[in-house]
Amino acid sequence: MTILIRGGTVINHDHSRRADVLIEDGTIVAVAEGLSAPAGAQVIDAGGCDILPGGIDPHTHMELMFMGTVSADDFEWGTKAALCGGTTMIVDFCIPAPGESMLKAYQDWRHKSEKAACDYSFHMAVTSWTKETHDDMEAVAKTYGINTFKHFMAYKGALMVNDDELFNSFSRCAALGALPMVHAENGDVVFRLQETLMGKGATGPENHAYSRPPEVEGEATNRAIMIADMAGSPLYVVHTSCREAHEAIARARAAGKRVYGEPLIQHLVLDEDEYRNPDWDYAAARVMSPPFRPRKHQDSLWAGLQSGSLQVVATDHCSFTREQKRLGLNDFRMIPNGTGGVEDRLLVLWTKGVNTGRLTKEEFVAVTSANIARILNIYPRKGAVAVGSDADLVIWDPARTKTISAKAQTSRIDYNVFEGIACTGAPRITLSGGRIAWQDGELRAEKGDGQFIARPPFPASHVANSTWKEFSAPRPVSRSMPVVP
Ligand code: DUC
Ligand code: ZN
Ligand code: ZN
Ligand code: ZN
Repeated sequence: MTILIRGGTVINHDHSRRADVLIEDGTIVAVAEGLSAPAGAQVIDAGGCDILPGGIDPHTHMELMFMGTVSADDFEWGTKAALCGGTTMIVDFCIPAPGESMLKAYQDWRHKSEKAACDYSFHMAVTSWTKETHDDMEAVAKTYGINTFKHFMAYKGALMVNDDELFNSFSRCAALGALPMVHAENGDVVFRLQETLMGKGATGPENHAYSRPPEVEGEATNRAIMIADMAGSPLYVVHTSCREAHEAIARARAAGKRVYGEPLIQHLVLDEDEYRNPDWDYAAARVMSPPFRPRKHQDSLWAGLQSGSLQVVATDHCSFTREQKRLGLNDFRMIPNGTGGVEDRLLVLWTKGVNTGRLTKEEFVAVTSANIARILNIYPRKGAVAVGSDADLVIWDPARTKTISAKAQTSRIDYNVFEGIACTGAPRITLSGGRIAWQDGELRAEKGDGQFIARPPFPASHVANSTWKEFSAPRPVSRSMPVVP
């Protein structure tokens, strides 16, 4: 199948130019001005539009068994929602249940994801440290095509790992050429604050935020950075939500450490006041970890994206219906943590970022696609409008308007945390694997159209991180010993 996209402006992370794009059998084969259409090609007029590499969401949880229920968007509907919003690839997390092997988790996720309508890849969670974990990580990195390992520093008694486990696992990542990731919140302190609040009869959803203040995230982020440095590994901090965490990352980068930070679109535009809404369902719908923050933190996150101290924007898409959220009606600790966003990320970021002048179009492409592909080792197959890249593209109309509304969404949940945000700038067409997946409100991609994208380990130079190296190769000291009578 051959498609020629004519008359648009190609936006890459490093440059933009007027160019036509020729696609053959799922791959971009030419990017140049004035291309002529081969016989039989479908021609798409992209006049007035930008041509962007498809969005990559590096952080989703489709059909995740979590907090006593299962997240409502499965791989079929979560990826269809993604395509409607211009995202052509997601990266989800394989999370082994307690005592379960990584191999089993991988097989379960491969099975669940057969329904995916767009391309997808996985991270693997390390939820305990045993000899089996140590051994399995090699197969995960080298055979399964998963070069990223996620660690939860929160969810005490469930997924949380301690510093010993972090150090072991980060060291193993360094040896394998893998990138460790952290959910950085101090789970012990969160647990204590939750107990204290509940003890005072504070059961409402706003207490979710009060039990997870920015300090618990700042402390854990800083700790993970220091542990990664001592283990000689780089580090990727998921859902960086506050100034304290951003500052720890910026400080580390200024000291030469390879540390990456991932704000979510939710934290960039929604604030803690959402939890004080008198409607319980409204507030509970917004419960996620880390929680939405007081407004001043948003300025810090935007500044990080602008300056490059934060590199990517994700969603942590983990959707639960109103009914599911009611599991925590009498106890905020039982409200399933998670919000949606995979369908809305690009539109909201364009409106609040590009249209306000905070981000250039090229920076938008960097943080929604190219930087993610580079950090996850799939660039330039993904993340670029370039010859040889997969034809995952968005024909983006910067003048198209859309007001976000749950009524019109593809996601299976019955609300939207961005409800009512009026966006200017939206997809006209999403192409996935060289086919039109979505056009002008009509979803064409089907269940199962997506493919698993393996991500090999990184070259050794990527993990040569450490200021600790000078300590890890001890130099012998010649010393005269005191004579003890
Ligand atoms: N945070 C959420 O809000 N949901 C899923 C997991 C997480 O860390
Ligand atoms: Zn199967
Ligand atoms: Zn998390
Ligand atoms: Zn997550």
